[in-house]
Formats: sequence, structure tokens, C-alpha cells
Amino acid sequence: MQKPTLSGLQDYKVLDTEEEWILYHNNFSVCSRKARVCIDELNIKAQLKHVHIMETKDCENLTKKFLKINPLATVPVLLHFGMPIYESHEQITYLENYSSKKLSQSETVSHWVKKGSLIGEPDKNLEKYAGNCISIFTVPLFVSMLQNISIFKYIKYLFKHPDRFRASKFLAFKILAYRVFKKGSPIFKIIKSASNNLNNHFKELDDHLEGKSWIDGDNFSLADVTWMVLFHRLSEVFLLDHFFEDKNNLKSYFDRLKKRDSYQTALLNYESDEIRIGKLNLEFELDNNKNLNQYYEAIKS
Ligand SMILES: N[C@@H](CCC(=O)N[C@@H](CS)C(=O)NCC(=O)O)C(=O)O
Repeated sequence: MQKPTLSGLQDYKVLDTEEEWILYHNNFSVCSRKARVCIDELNIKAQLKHVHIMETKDCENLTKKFLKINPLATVPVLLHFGMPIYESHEQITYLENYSSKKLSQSETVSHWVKKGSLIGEPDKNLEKYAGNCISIFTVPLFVSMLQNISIFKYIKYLFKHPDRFRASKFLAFKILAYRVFKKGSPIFKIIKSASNNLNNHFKELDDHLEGKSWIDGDNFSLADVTWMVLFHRLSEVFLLDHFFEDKNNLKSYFDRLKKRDSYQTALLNYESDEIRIGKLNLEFELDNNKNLNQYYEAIKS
């Protein structure tokens, strides 16, 4: 059966509120980060409500209150006067349409926003969406973060999550831990494809950026917002240097992105203890865990 999807603005309210903008987000979620960077770049005044998801502490996304906001239990969700907009690539476009400040807009921008998006199942359409590739590379950090979460929390997660497949995958990540990266495991089998596809996306972007400051030329756009958060995530899983090898335009482009105020205000300022500890765990395991090492070697080979 086709899984239900909710995308873009819906024609009903999920919250009775006078507030123009509310963003339900999570510190760690890459899509939430994209929405936060966009809000800051557009100088929009939004009320931010943090929602813990399993990897950051607890499944607040499964409370009755939040399932009313998003029956699919995912973040981010943007509300405009109480009406929900789902999917982060839709949210940033919507925000810009209603903002008095405009960034650069063109077909080039739309192309790169879409290409950097995470759409549908993360392990599908890797050749289309760099965001999907990035979520495959997030798994080691994700597993590291889950090690600090009590197994009892998974009971609720398994029974209440609307996406049973996702819930059982998370449970496997908890129980098997770094053994999920064993040679021949389902994730090991797709890592080469994710790696080749991400390399192609990056190569295309590196070529495109020749002689340009930003994706649309001299002016910053939503496309830059989109790719900033992908690069940042790769740096968190210690893979940025690998994917940037021989891509000098990308290197200097990311240096420029890191100098934006929004990189500090919407990304670095949200680095919570859970993320910091997850990164330390991952770094330690990279030095000590055979399965994880083989997995990283397969990415880099
Ligand atoms: N395609 C969606 C992705 C939404 C999504 O999968 N969000 C993840 C965090 S990045 C989430 O809410 N996970 C919590 C869970 O499934 O329990 C978007 O772009 O907004």
C-alpha cells in the first residue's frame, strides 16, 4: 500500500492561534535546520517549538498533541496562522513567498533546492536527491546517539509511530548498534550507491559554482540554505573532507556559507549535548569498531 504523504500547505488549521508563524523543529534534524536557517535569512519572526525525537532524547513527536499537528509524526512542521505546511523544501519556498525580504529566485534556484531535498524514503531516489543520500550517511551518528537512549522508550515508539517500518528500523539500530554496518547488511549494501550518487551531485555543484559566489551567482538564495545544512551534516559524521576531495569550488563555497550569520544562529547555536555526545561516541567508535571501519572504508573506496 502506498504510504500517505502530506506536502505543502493544507487547507485546514491544526492549531487555534493568532501567531503568524510557528515552527515545530528539532535541534538535530537536518530538515528542521533548513527551515531555521531560512527563517533567519529572511528575518522572519517565528515562534520556535522544539520537539524531541527518539535520537535526541524522547519521542515527543508521538504525543497526542503533536500528532494533531502532524499525523505522520515528523518534524519540521511550519504553521501559518495555524495552517500546516509539510515538507521542508515546501516550507522554505512558502516562507519566502510570504516574506517581505526576497532572496535570489530563478529556475537555477528551484533546481538546486529540489536536488538538495530529502523526499520520500531516504534509501530511494538517491540519484535524484542529495538530501536522501545525506540521510544514509547520517545513520552512524544516529546509531551513536541512540546508544544513550533507554530501550524502554522504544516500546512506545514501536506501538505508537504511524510509520511501523521506520520504528522497527530504529529499534534494530538500537539493538544491533554498530553491527548494522556489518559487511552484507542492508545498509552496507546501499552505501556504495549513496556514495557514488552523492559524489555525482557534488561534482555537478562544484562545476556549477565555477566563478560564482553562490548557487545563483552573486546573490544568496534558498538553494544555498539547502546545501549549507547538507554540508554541515557531513562534517558532523566526519565525511566532509572525503566528499570535498578535489572539489575546490565546494570547499571555498562552504567557507563562505559558514560565515553567514545564520550558520551560527540556526545551526551552531542549536548544538545540544545529545549531538555533542553522539559525535564523541562516533569518533571513538571510528577508532575502535571493526564494522564501522569497514563501512567507512566502503564509503571511501
Ligand atoms: N521529507 C521530510 C522529512 C521529515 C523527516 O523525516 N523528519 C525526521 C527528522 S529529519 C523526523 O521527524 N524523524 C522522527 C521520527 O520519524 O520519529 C522533510 O523534508 O521535512
